[in-house]
Amino acid sequence: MASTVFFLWETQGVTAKWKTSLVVSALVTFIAAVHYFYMRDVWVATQSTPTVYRYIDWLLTVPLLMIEFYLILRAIGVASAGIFWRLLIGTLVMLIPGYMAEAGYLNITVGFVIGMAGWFYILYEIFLGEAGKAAEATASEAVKYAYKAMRWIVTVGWAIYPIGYVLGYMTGTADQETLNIVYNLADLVNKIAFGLLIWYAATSESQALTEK
Ligand SMILES: *C/C=C(C)/C=C/C=C(C)/C=C/C1=C(C)CCCC1(C)C
Repeated sequence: MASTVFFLWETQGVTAKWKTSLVVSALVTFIAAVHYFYMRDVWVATQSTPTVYRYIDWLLTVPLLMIEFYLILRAIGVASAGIFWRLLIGTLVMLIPGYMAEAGYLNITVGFVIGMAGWFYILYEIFLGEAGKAAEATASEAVKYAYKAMRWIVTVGWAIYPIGYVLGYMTGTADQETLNIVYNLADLVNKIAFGLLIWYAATSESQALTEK
């Protein structure tokens, strides 16, 4: 909630084309906060894992996080619609089988394998695909820096979820409580730190403009 207020407040200080990026960051943290309120209530009342709420949150926030890659590339004029669609498809392929497996509608291993394929597809696009190439070609140092840091979050920060899934469902080494704490901490980094990187690019780019 606090980061939502921060991102919205900061829209005042950036140029028009960067406002969308900051508003999307605020939406991500806002949607997460609302779902965390639900999840806390479920946990307090039943001591059981609120998997459904977690996935509803992810299905809304992960596509928005992917849109951020598209938006920062668009703000500097190097994005195509294909980038947007490929990242969106990767997200759905990653999350839907994951949910189906965690909720008991799909075999755990099958859900994992398809989900991993979706994640790798996203990584391919942002490192080696059109998005990665577009970011490499940009003249803006701030956008390059933010883009690179954002894709490391998608690599390292996101790896926490499949690791948690393996420990929780495949090897049985993590109990539900541990799994919840791990997912919570991962969300903190992957949503708020990610948003702060966008804020960094947006404010740096806007400042560069006013100085000119
Ligand atoms: C804000 C929430 C975020 C960034 C959630 C990200 C979730 C993932 C990266 C989930 C990944 C999974 C796989 C790669 C394999 C299948 C199981 C999942 C869904 C946990």
